[in-house]
Amino acid sequence: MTMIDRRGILAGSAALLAATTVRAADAPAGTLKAATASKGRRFGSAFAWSPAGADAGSFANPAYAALLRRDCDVLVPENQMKWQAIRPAADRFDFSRFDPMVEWATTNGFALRGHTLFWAYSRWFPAWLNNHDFGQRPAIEAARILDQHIDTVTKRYGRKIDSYDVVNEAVDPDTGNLRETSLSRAMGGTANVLDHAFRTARAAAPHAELVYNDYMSWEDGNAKHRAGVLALLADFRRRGTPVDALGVQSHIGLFQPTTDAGVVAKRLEPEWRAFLDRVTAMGYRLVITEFDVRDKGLPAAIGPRDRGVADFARAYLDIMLSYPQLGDVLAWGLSDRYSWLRGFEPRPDGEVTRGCPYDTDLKAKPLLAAMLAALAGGVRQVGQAA
Ligand code: 9MR
Repeated sequence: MTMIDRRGILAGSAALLAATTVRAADAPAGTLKAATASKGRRFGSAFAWSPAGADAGSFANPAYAALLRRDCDVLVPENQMKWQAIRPAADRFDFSRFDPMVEWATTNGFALRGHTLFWAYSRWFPAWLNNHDFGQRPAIEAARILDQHIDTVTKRYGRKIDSYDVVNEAVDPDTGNLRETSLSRAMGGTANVLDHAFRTARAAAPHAELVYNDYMSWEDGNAKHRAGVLALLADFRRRGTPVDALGVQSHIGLFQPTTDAGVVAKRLEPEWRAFLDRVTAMGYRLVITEFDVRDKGLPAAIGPRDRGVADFARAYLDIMLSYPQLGDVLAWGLSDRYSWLRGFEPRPDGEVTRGCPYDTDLKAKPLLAAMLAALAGGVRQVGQAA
């Protein structure tokens, strides 16, 4: 079934949902999912698990759930499908948080992306995997652990998850080389691990789009990271590794003081297009998997800050959406209230970061209007077989 066919089927349930959905106060006309659908794409967001009614970016928080319903076709778990969450030990899985997320998403008519089957970075491995004793035949034991993980997750959710970040962040941004991990040491190199992950995923979930996801971005300082990702993508093609798309995380940002985001964007555009041209020339589709905007370089005052975030995002999304190979567009959360940026990328002046389309009161911001305009104005996605 093509993405467009699936959307047709989803549209019926989405229309039903819309009737019961509370419209976000003072939001500009139109929803992100409607703007995105007008060009044959799906819009989505990360979401979380929490106890019922908790103040969290969770399906179990009615105010946040209303935003998800309003704007999203597709959801992705921010943390609850990671090894750290679902694989507490080599011989044990724990789906107690992710299961209810999948249940809620599917009963409410959302599609799901899976993030991530393998985060290729020891920093985010569960401790047991960093310290695992791979025994006498390490390559076999490592492959067994990886296969068991991918098989267990993909078979448990079947067609409920139609796109996976099979591998996340395998390239070291400082060198462009592949990161080493306990699994790569056991299996004779990172390339073996990554190929193995994609081949296992294709066999276990032949219906799903398989994505290599990374944060090489368009700002200054990312040249080595982009080159490393291009080399990896070329190697995948050379070896026949089944990878369908590059997940462009899109945690874009203005880091140096500026009052004119448009000028910065214009300067960054040519190299970024050159990168995307090379990716798509290799036959990869593109997915925006984790969009948000880091606003450190912008003034604290909310007016100019929100304007800068919106302008920078508009320029970036216009470029991305000019590629017919671009499929899903997902934000890494819809509200500044629950964004990872608050904790991971705090502003030096202590002001709350404003990188999401809705603010800490879940009110629409200029970024939402910029996203709506860019999404509705993009070129139509080319059909894809999935
Ligand atoms: O937003 C996520 C944060 O809550 C987690 O603590 C962190 C570590 O698991 O991961 C964050 O999400 C990352 C994603 O999984 C991969 N790309 C970068 C995201 C932001 O750091």
